Amino acid sequence: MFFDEVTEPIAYEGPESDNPLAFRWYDADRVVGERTMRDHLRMATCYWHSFNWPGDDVFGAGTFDRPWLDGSQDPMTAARAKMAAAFEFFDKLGTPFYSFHDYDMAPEEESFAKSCANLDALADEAAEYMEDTGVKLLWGTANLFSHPRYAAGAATNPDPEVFARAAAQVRHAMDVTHRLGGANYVLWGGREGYETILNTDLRREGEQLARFLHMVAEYKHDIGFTGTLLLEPKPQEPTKHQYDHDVATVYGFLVRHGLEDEYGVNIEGNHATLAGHDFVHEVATAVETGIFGSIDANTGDDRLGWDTDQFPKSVETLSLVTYHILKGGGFDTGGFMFDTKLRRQSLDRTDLFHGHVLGMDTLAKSLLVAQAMLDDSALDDVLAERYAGWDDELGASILAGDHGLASLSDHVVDHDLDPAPVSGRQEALEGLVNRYVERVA
Ligand code: XUL
Ligand code: CO
Repeated sequence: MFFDEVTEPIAYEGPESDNPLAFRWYDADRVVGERTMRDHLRMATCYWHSFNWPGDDVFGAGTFDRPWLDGSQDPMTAARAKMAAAFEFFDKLGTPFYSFHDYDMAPEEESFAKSCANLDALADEAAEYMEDTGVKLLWGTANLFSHPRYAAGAATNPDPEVFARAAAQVRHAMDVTHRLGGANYVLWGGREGYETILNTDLRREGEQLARFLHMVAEYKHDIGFTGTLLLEPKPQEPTKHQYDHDVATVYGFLVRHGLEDEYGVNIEGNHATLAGHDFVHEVATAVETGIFGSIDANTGDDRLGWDTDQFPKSVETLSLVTYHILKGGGFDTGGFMFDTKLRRQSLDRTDLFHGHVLGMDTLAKSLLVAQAMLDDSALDDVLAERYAGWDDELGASILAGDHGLASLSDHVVDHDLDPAPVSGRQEALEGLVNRYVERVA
């Protein structure tokens, strides 16, 4: 046992509870609309920040109490201890899913074949833990950004041998994800971008990335993997210009290369704000373009311009995000995955519970707010009224293609058109959303 301070699974105690290790809003079996909270939110814990990261940063060493990371152990023994800790945590916390990168779970060796053997052995053990605990895999992925070979990119590397190495690694990570019944497979192109245009051929790198993504989609069908392939946008960090900048950029790339039916997006809150967008903008754009897939639930800091990956804590922000997800029909294979890090001073193992309880309660309360807004169709009514003209004769005939500039010009002159501006009522709508947040129960 690694989490001795938490002797029982975290339980729902209701909003009045002052127990920091209880849920005040996440009541897994509560039915909201047509699904239980568990099935709506499909929450997942990540392996990397929670179990691999020792709490180091660019200025200092690890601060966390994580005995399974003790470097004096044999790497496979350490990996097994880490897995035991991870599944003990998932089970006590009650997130129904988890996610991992290949080399979070298994130590990477110099030889690729040995790295694969390590991962195969550990994945077999993960399958047993999954069977015993009922925890499922939301998504798997390959780490194509940590090893120095990927410094200049994986698929977008100037060296085709690096492309080949990345392809081999993704193939194996997909095999393992498939074997473990993963609901999705994610590609985050952390090094698929560039530092300086002086050494970069944008056209070639774009073509390489497209070829890579076609190969991944073909392989998915070859092995009969039925999960969803997801790209995770991020504008920068670690590269200066990352190609998958935001949802709209990814959508344009997919359409340009005939890949839009094969891929969706995994939208991360902190990546959205790094791209200069509201989180909800990215979700709404993905729903609108039909590529919404999954969420990396986290938040940045208002004043820091990097990926701080903090636990989500704003019900206001997440209510709008969840509202747009519900409006789009809710999650299909995706879910809310906590791609979240504790602050470096949150040293104790129990802090991992505090972070996740904060995030899970924030999402649960947001779900209730979102469902209430949806049930009352308060925001939808505003939209219907605002755009009503487009359903009337003039709007409908413009959209039907019945007009050109000349005929519209005649229409303006004939009717002496002088349309009056109408209030957008932003503050009234912000107050409306606040009332839903205040009244949720
Ligand atoms: C990095 C990031 C990754 C991806 C998976 O910013 O979000 O953890 O989610 O590679
Ligand atoms: Co992420």
